[in-house]
Amino acid sequence: MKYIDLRSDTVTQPTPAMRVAMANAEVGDDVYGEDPTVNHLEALAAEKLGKEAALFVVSGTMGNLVALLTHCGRGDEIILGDKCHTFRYEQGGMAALGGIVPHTIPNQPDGTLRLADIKAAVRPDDAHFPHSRLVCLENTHNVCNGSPLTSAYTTQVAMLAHSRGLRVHVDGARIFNAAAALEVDARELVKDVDSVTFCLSKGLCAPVGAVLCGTADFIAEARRARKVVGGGMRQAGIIAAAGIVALEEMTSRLAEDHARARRLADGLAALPGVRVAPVMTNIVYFNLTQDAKVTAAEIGTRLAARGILLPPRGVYDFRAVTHYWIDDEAIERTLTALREIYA
Ligand code: TLP
Repeated sequence: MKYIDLRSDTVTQPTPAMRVAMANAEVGDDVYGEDPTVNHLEALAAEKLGKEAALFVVSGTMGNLVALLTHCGRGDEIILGDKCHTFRYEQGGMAALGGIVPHTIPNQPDGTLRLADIKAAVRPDDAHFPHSRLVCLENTHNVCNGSPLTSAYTTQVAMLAHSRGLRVHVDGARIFNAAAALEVDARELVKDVDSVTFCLSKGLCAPVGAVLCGTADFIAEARRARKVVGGGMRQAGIIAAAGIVALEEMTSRLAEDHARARRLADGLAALPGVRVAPVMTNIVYFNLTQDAKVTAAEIGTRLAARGILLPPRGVYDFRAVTHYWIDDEAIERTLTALREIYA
């Protein structure tokens, strides 16, 4: 059976063009800097994000960790949102491996951090406190309905942080979704920040990998941090080849995923007892109201029986994510199945 997998955009299989590119990739030992395909991917990524240099890493989690380890020393503090992936879903790697202190402030519903909250969180120079070193933003913001952060907002945060001697890192796992939604170049969204990680293996369909971008000096240090966490890969051109296809062919089609996410949301909103959050990119959060006639668990099980993977994420809550392998028919089949379950 061909599954309709709405659990995440991380489930995306590589495209046929990626499989060909991987089979034919020219490779070398990347720890020696000798893998031409990795070097090509890093140059291309730096160019697309408007940064001097880039570093191919295994995952978004590793890209963020390496960035944090490079920006901060032990006992330094990072200001970040309480709903951001780096705080919630990366096992506290910054603290566990880097001795870095997370200082959380509330994420607003649109994924932003209030400038006043950032200002108040910066520590004064006082021996009681850690040094504040970094502000982290997430774009798009996964848990905050996949909302894109604008270039104007990011610039304001960067100006504030830089005026206090802090740097800014963006977890841009889905930065190209943000660029598509805002109809701007991804470069524009990160032009004033010091570093950005973006993922190749989500909506861009590559099987593995993320890229960290920043200044040449920063990336040289980050290369050391990647090595110490075991991320020095050897003939990594095999997977970098798919990343090149991801950057060249997959970024310009993401608006299609956003349109399908909206279509799914419209269909869901028409079901009784379903509340749908605003949809800005490829992520659709919805939940059952307490008077709904079916439980979330039942919906998950009955959808799975029809080949649709959309397990609930709590007693009432769901997250559906559209991507390259979810076409119009998959959206229609999902809505038809839900209508049947409701009937
Ligand atoms: N997100 C995954 C899960 O970990 C929740 C998903 O299914 O959405 N930053 C953001 C904003 C992310 O959403 C993710 C993955 C990561 C970083 C980590 O990327 P990977 O999985 O490559 O380590």
